[in-house]
Amino acid sequence: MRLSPVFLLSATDVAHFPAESKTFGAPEIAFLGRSNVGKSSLINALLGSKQAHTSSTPGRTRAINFFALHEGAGEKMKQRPTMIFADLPGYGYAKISKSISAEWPKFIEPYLSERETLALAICLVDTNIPPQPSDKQLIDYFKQTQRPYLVVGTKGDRLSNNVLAKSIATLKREHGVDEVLAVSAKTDVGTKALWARLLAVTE
Ligand SMILES: Nc1nc2c(ncn2[C@@H]2O[C@H](COP(=O)(O)OP(=O)(O)OP(=O)(O)O)[C@@H](O)[C@H]2O)c(=O)[nH]1
Ligand SMILES: [Mg+2]
Repeated sequence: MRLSPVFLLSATDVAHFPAESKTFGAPEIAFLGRSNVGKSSLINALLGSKQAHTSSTPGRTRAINFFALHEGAGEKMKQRPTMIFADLPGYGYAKISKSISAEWPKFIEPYLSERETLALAICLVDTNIPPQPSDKQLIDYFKQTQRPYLVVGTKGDRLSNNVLAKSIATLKREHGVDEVLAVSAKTDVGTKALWARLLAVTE
């Protein structure tokens, strides 16, 4: 699947979120997770190009960056995008606070609760570390709000198949979910399966 991405804007306030007049109400996919989990890298892997800024320094993304994804180019880019990607700032890296809400920018909660076009939240969890309380908090939030979400396990390339399978099983059990889709932005493992899930919500 190749969609042409167009960077829309970088929002640090509810008032800046792209209006429906700009997105034609296209379904939006949000990428959420702790700082450094690999949100921006996964977006780039899915798009096959370097759209989102990545960094080895946690906390690189400080705003919600919106990208419109179009089939085709030229005039077609002025029409309704197939979907929108929203790259969100990470939470929970600093040891200052254990609560997501205390350290997460104030515009994230309104985004998650009010964004009508949000079709699917991708909750990224790192397969290289044990299940994190802050991730559980976010996943619990989605269970409560009944917003559609999918848990994706990142950086699978760093683990052997055996260890990865064990990590996925632990993440599923601890987060109380039926599925954790293993991906790697480095090797592209899992990105095809993820695309299928993204396209399914936009049909
Ligand atoms: N080995 C490996 N490294 C990865 C993978 N995905 C991301 N990384 C590395 O992890 C670091 C963080 O990646 P980002 O994509 O910037 O993480 P982020 O979640 O967007 O981080 P913030 O914007 O700070 O919240 C970078 O050094 C990436 O190269 C992966 O699939 N495999
Ligand atoms: Mg980022």
